[in-house]
Amino acid sequence: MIDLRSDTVTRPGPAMRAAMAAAEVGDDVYGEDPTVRTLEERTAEILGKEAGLFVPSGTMANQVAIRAHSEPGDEIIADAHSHILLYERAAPTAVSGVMPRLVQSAAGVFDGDAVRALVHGPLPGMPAGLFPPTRLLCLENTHNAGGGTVWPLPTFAETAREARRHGLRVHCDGARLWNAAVAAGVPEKAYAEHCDSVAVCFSKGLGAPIGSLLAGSRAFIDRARRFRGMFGGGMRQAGVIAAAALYALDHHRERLAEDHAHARKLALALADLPGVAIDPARVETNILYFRLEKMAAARFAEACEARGVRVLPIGVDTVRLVTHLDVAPADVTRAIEVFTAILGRG
Ligand code: TLP
Repeated sequence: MIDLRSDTVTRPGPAMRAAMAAAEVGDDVYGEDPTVRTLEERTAEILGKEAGLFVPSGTMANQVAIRAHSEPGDEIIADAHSHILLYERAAPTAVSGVMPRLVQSAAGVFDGDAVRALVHGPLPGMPAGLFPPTRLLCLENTHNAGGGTVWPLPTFAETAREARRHGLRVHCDGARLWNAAVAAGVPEKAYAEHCDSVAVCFSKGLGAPIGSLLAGSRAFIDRARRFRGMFGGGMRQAGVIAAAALYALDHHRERLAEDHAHARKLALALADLPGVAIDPARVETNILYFRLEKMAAARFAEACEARGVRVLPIGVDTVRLVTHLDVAPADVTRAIEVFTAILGRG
């Protein structure tokens, strides 16, 4: 089966499993797991932050960050199609008691004006304290629902700067910041330096089985640790999985460019097929979405599955493909053959 549903589907290979088996471990809730500590220090250093906190999932990294940056009754600003608002089960409201205010953006990227438009200014004649405090801006890079979009670094910096000018903190959902850095040709910290906190995932493009990390200042991470515990995310001998993440950092970052090339190849082939709406120029990293004009996405997915290819029908007529570590060049060729067989030639 060629699984193009997500980059979360990768399985650890023999070398990663060997690293996991050899990991030195301890009880991480006591701060005694040396492999977790190494991972937290190394990742924080890559991101140019003082400290890091290992958590089980990207969702927990984002939600711990939101909780640690805010108090119930605060507002946060996020893109309407951000993972935080679309796929995290209403956690900002249910868990942290914050009210999201939505930016309607193009593919997840927006500028400082969009932030300014949502920040409440003092209004003469209106009672003081009428509005809830707007506390946090959440940015997502790469932007999943936008199509794996990479924020241009100057736009990212300007948007974050504008938020900070209004006293907001800035959090980046960098589940795929690794992909953004490779595609933009800049180090991850070039983005991270504009943020108070950054969440990164090891379990997506980097190919580790489990694990994400929240990075920020020492004081912020100390506070975040409390909420990780509250959310049930304190892990014990987590070095076994931290070792996989360390292996992934060492071996799977540079190769992300291959996944991006595979996604581009798929996009170009799909653009030539009848009844497919896709702009290959907008495929910047390892995620691509296309619209089917003559077939329901679910029916297309079934037809692909029957021919050994898994795709994600993400809307009535929209399909998502994601390339990753376990997709070889021959798999890309095979997937294109399958799509062509189902949709016919243009
Ligand atoms: N995204 C998953 C699904 O939930 C959609 C996927 O297959 O892409 N931030 C971003 C930008 C993400 O894409 C995801 C996962 C997360 C956070 C959450 O990570 P996990 O699944 O580890 O909680």
